[in-house]
Amino acid sequence: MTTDSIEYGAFSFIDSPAAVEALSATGLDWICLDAQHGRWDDRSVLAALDLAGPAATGKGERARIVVRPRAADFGLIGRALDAGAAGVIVPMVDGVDDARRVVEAAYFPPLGRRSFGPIRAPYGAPADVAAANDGILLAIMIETAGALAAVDEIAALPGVDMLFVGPFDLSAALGITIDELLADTGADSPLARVAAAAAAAGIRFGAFAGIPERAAAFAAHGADFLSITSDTDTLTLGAHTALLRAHP
Ligand code: 3PY
Ligand code: MG
Repeated sequence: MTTDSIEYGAFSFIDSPAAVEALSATGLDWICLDAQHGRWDDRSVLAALDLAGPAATGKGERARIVVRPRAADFGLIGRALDAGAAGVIVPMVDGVDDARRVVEAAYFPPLGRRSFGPIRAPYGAPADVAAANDGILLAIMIETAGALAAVDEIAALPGVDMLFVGPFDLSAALGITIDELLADTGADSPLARVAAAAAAAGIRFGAFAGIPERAAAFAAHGADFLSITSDTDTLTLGAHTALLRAHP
């Protein structure tokens, strides 16, 4: 459900393909399988994409499934896309050279040098390099001082579709709190610089809001691709709500 042109999503930390399938039919626009901090690995990512990715045809409107690989690594980015992920959200990029290597890993020639291995083509993933290149959502995380310093150059790289702010790492790197990061609305504030870089390059600005309450603050800075919950939060909050409803 796209609301006011914002795409809302969830991070998935537990490696449950069935939980992703359930979440993917709730109206969320996207789900990120987190192989950096969550439990996802190659096998479980493939299993989740079987149930809820391009192979899961005929199931109606579904969230797009993207993957956060463990690192900004050539092989890991290619494997996530080979598995059928709609895109990758790449963590801990520390400058324009890192970002350039990420583009090379995510795209087939001529834009990059991803290796051709269409293992999912029979199940709905694009079979040729041009279609695959067209369909990829490549988000570079802005969560280090190096990435912030180079944010304009990163945004301008052909193939980069989105700057995705990781507020926990970014605020730690800048020596401030997340609340201070969000409250700083100055023209040269970190989030204003990310927003301006994305706008100048004509690409998207996304962020890990994490909780619904932080989404509006990011949206006020111009972000329109926001994680607002997680599989663990929906489980625990759902249980808390049920307990309260049973025994107010
Ligand atoms: C961050 O806030 O640093 C993140 O990577 C969110 O997962
Ligand atoms: Mg981070």
